[in-house]
Amino acid sequence: MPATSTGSFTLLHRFCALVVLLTFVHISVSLVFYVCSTDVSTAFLSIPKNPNRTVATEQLRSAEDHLGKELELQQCPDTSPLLGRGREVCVCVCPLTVELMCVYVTCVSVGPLTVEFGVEVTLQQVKEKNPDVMEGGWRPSDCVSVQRVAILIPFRHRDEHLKLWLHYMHPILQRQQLDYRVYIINQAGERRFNRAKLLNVGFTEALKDYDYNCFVFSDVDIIPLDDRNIYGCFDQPRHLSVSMDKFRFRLPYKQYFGGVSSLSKEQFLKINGFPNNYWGWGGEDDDIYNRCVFKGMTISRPSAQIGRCRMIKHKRDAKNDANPRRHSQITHTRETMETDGINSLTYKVVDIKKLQLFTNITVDVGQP
Ligand code: UD2
Ligand code: MN
Repeated sequence: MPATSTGSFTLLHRFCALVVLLTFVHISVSLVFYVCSTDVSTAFLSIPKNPNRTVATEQLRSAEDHLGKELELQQCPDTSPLLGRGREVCVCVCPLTVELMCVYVTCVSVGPLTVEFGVEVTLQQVKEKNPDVMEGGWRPSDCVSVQRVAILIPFRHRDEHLKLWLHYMHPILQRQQLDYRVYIINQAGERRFNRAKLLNVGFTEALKDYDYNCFVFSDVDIIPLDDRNIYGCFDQPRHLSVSMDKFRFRLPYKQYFGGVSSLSKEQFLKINGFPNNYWGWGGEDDDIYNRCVFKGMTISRPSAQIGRCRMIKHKRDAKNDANPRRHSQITHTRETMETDGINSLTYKVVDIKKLQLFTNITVDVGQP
């Protein structure tokens, strides 16, 4: 064989050996990643319940703890990837948390949201469409949400509105990747309605369930038209329903704080909660606005575009006539807010029902 062909054979041989070696390294690395990212490793390491534990089992346990920490969930992204406008979003799902192993893609269609109030929905249909909603809420399974939100709805005799609210809101709240639960604060009896006091009750009762750090206060008849309007909390008290069909998609006045708002636990306590003495319709939202401003806070709002929403058309309910004292009351917020609020709240819980789509708290708030 000529010298040159021996030389090229050796070169080819070396090249093949290198390819084999690299393939071997690649397979080994993949295998290590695979084992590290599945429960298989922890299954291998699981320790039988034996009272006479040896040093070896102690070592195994510490290895297992370490692996457990490695597998801990990451914080959810600041902006949920599931939100958007007029597009279909496809997300790569990596069941083994190794990027190389993203085996399937799931697509969801997001805003603009079509919100129609003529549709007939039943609670059963809402339950079937939201199988992951339990005990009135949901939390992401693949990340940890920073927003632990109690959504509080003042309520009495608005079952048709509630069905629509649940139908539209549960899917949106899940797409927003919130750790949330919905509370319906139902005023017992037929005396004059008191929206703000019901919300104070909601705040107090919800905190008995979970360490919420954020509270959203929503009318039962308002639905956002853009899923990027986050039902969470911000560095200032938030007004969410800023651009409503009822007001031709404008703010009716600059200080307007009605409809849907949110306050962190800290912000809520800073203003001593909401007033308890606004009986009947109106004024309580302006009082809450005043409280925020008097405590040196400003109001944060989404843009007019993102803050678009619709309110179900309705007549004024029985026992919710306009509060004749409201104009005079809102001129005294600065004085009254120190003694009228969460620090003076009294009520009697009549009944609590933890249902799949919401928790219902029926409460006796008294009368004027
Ligand atoms: C406006 C405000 C609302 C509040 C109210 C004055 C908007 C969009 N909303 O609502 O936030 O400031 O004025 O109090 O500007 N409710 C019942 N049953 C009743 C009565 C009231 O469930 O019998 C609840 C329900 O959640 C309702 C909310 O209270 O959405 C506000 O009452 P409303 O819808 O009758 O008043 P509205 O639309 O003028
Ligand atoms: Mn309304």
